[in-house]
Amino acid sequence: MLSIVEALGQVYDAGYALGVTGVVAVPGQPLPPPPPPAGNGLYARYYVGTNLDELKAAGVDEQGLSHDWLLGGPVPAVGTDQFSVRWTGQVRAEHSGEYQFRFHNSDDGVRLRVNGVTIIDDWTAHAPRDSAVGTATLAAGQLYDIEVDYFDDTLGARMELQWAFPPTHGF
Ligand SMILES: [Ca+2]
Repeated sequence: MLSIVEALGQVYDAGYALGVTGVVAVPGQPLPPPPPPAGNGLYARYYVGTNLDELKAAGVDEQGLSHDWLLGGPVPAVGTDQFSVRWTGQVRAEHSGEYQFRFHNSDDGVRLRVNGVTIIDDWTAHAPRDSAVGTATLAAGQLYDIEVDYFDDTLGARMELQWAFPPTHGF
């Protein structure tokens, strides 16, 4: 699989502190404000419902953006169907130029925002399929906000975000 480290350069910054590890239950209250940027991994929020409906758990997800939960789910608190996840953090580009992004074999819905701009929106229930390709022009060394949403309706649950920098590598 591609990873942010491999594709966007050496650094892969999440906007949350190293002190937050693993996934913690959220007992019906707002999440604390994010600590200063440090560490690796995107911050994940896990919801019951297919539209980020009811926050149940949150924490740093060091696995990145490639998951295959098969017929299961990411955390027990959200069950195995009708759940959704939002990952947020920052990435740093290695090169200056146009990066391409796509979701590979996502099941079900996915969408991607980079620097606040939605560049992939495939927010529908569907069998595994590749999304359209979205692009973002990035500058080397700059940090960019990234936000990835996912939901599973029923049955299989998987998502994988891939990126390419065509001058040096494709999908
Ligand atoms: Ca599914």
